[in-house]
Amino acid sequence: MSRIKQFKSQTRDLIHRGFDRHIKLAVTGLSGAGKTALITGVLEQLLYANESQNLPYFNVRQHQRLIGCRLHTSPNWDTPRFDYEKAVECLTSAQGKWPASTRDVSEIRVELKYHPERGIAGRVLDERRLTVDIIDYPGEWLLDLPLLSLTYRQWSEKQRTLIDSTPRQEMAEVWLKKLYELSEVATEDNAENQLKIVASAYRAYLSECKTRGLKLLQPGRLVLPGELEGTPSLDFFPWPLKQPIPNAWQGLLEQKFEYYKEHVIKPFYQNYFRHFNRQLILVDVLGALEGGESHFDELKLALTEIMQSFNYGQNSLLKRLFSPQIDKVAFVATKTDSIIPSDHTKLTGLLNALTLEGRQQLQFERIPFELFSVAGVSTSQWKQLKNGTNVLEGIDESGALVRVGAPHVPGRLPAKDDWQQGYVYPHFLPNFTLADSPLPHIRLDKLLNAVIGDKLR
Ligand SMILES: Nc1nc2c(ncn2[C@@H]2O[C@H](COP(=O)(O)OP(=O)(O)O)[C@@H](O)[C@H]2O)c(=O)[nH]1
Ligand SMILES: [Mg+2]
Repeated sequence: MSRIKQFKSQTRDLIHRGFDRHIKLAVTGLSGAGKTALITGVLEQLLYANESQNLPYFNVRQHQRLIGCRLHTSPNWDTPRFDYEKAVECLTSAQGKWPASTRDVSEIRVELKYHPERGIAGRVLDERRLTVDIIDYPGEWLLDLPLLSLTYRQWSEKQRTLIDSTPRQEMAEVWLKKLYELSEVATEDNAENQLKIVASAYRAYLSECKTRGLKLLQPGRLVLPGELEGTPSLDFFPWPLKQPIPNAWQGLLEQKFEYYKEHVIKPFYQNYFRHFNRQLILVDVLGALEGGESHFDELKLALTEIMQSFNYGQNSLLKRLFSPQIDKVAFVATKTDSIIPSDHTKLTGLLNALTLEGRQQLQFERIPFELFSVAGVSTSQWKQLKNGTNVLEGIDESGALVRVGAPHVPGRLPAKDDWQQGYVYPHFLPNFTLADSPLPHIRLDKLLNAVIGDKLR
């Protein structure tokens, strides 16, 4: 290569690199919110973008500036890779199943090549690159943030109030009985072992809570331990009884609580959260409606708690400890394919109401946010019959094609009486083959445009 050519090519590389961008797009939500399905859907849409006719609101594609997308190896070898291929394999298998739910953090890197919009850069260069790291992590982990500002004693007091209320009281009975019995015979020698036994009863209680649809569960890693499963770091519990903690236990419990804060909660914020640029918070609003009033209220509480992690004004603990840099948040109601299109705005309205309290903080910090109703993978066909009736068609558990009438979506937060009738939504199964890629979705193009579109100009 001639000198001058070499120089030109080096300059070009430099300019390229200058314009190359990188974004960490984090996806969270409580277990079952639809993270795995949504990330799979997003990757499908990106990887097949140029073959898709179904991305009208993804500007870079719509304006024919997208050159291509591909999966890329992640430089972060500590974190498991998000198993996109496995998810697609499940969705397109003969017996059509949903991929397994998120239990830990995972990550995947996708690279987009595109032509910039006109402008100075447009004249100098013909292509640029955007690298997007998509990170999937359990929303349950964010429920731990408030623990950072509490002592063991303060945390225990908070838990006591919670446990004193229905329906937790009744579920906590077995654990409390064990706690009481063993605390009566506590000695230094058997403390470690006793704590392990009581902690395991406490975990059983939390998991019972989870099964019954309760969401506000702490510590989060006792519910979804990730890589900490089986380690002694999780052998602790709050002290909810009126009588003092046995001497033999007190020090250990306090130490374990502090250890958890230092070595579990903080590293998550330090190693992951701190680096996120954009955050999607997925919410299964329809599932909560189906669950009934207590589920719905619990979801609202948990969301408000989760959103504390995005309250990082100048003086907040979060800001001081980790200097997070999320500059955009999207709240996303998932599984929108379970209702008819004319009800989608109602769903967004419910999401709005559910997240209102927590969001006030975001407004205060001026972190822009938007609300969406989407389906990561759409499993239904909406039809309007000749007589004007709206129906949804999809595959049921037995594999048969079924047709259901338009499910009822309330136009506002249900009041006491509204809960009497109950809410039911179809649970269709995926029914695709590999030839169906990109798998159908609802509104992922709008979502993508909102969260990465500004980096693709
Ligand atoms: N109809 C429909 N169901 C969905 C969709 N996304 C998730 N689901 C259902 O919700 C369940 C949990 O979803 P998943 O993505 O595993 O949630 P995660 O725990 O947040 O990762 C799935 O097994 C499906 O039954 C969707 O887009 N449409
Ligand atoms: Mg998942």
